[in-house]
Amino acid sequence: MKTGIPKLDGLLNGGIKEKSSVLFCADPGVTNQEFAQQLLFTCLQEGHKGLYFVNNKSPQIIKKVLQEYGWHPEKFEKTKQLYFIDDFSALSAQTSHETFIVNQPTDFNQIEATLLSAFQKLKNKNMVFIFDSLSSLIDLNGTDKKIFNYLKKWLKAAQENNITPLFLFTQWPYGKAFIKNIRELFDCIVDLKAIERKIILRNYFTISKAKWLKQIKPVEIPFKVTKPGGIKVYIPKILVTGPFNAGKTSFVHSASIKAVSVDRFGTTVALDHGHVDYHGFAADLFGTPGQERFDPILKHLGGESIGVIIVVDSTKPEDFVRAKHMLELTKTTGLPSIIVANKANLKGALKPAEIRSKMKLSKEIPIIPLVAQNLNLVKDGKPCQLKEQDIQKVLEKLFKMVI
Ligand SMILES: Nc1nc2c(ncn2[C@@H]2O[C@H](COP(=O)(O)OP(=O)(O)OP(=O)(O)O)[C@@H](O)[C@H]2O)c(=O)[nH]1
Ligand SMILES: [Mg+2]
Repeated sequence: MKTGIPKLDGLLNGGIKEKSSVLFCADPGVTNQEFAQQLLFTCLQEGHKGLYFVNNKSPQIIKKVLQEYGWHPEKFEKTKQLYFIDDFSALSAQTSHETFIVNQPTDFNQIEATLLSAFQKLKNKNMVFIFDSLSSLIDLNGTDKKIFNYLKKWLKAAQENNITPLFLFTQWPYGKAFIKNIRELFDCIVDLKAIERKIILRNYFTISKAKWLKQIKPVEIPFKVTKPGGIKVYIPKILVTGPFNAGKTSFVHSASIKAVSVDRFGTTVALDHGHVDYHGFAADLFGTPGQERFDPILKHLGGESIGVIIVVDSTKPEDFVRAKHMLELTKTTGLPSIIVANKANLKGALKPAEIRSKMKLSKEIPIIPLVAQNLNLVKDGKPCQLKEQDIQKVLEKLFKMVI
């Protein structure tokens, strides 16, 4: 079952195997809710059913949050695909309008009875069940061993009813053995962690277990939660540099959903910034000026980049040396890089092989020719729209190299 996060699906060999139990296991301070929610809505869109258990806020709040992400719970409630189990409202004596309500939210037997009756009533091929959250259940009831017996029963019941259960769990300091025992109950674990330097710098996910895979790639994928949109693999900084007038500003604007440039008289005098949202990836592009008089700021623009796009004008081999020099000035030599050979359809444009030999580039650095979307719309001194398919090729390649 697709998670709706293409990179995660790739690592899981297509998605979550039906009926497998999944633990989204977050470090304190890192979100896990959106991972399960994105999977749920991806499945709903494919026509499956979903059941959402919540014990730490009212279903109304969850629905509001889901709407902010651009997922529309009301639509799927109308088509009788999505149901909630309210294990919260009774705690504060609120009335609930959900189909399934637990009257004594802290009572395991009541939770179990409601779960099993919902499973029975809704059982359906490939139904997704979200348990939000296991840590709240533990916080309310303590780390008593009895929880394991209940969890085992619930997971088994899900499997018997063709349901894929996703449990949300935040690893508070419950004790090493307790956490280990929780983790052992599940077929698949996606860990959501943070790189911390006093404050959280970056979040990433990694797969620690997936019973249906022979081998698990030990990779850590940075992510960001965007509204609307949900989980995106996140690349915080890609530098777009290259000689004067090569087409950097054109590239940043053509690749981004939102972009701004500080330009004067048709040339960049400070920087371009663009936000890319493509195929489950979010990235921020920073474009440099090309004119030599701005070289003093290049090293500031290059700092903390994790990938580089070098834009060259294919008709101007005399500028290729300058392109390489700019890598040194931005202190980005050695980072994953791609050469964009722009203006490839103009007279005198060199082919990628010629550019490679003139620039003396190693084979690992891809060179991708690019052209304007529509030559008739190209105006002197104005950035232009570049061809979408070519831009996508560049982004796909670079994202792969960076991740
Ligand atoms: N014909 C053609 N013109 C292009 C293409 N790409 C960019 N241009 C033109 O080249 C000029 C420079 O484009 P920009 O995107 O501003 O280049 P830049 O690298 O940001 O320039 P600086 O910031 O001044 O260094 C503009 O007039 C664009 O319209 C292309 O593929 N074909
Ligand atoms: Mg520019």
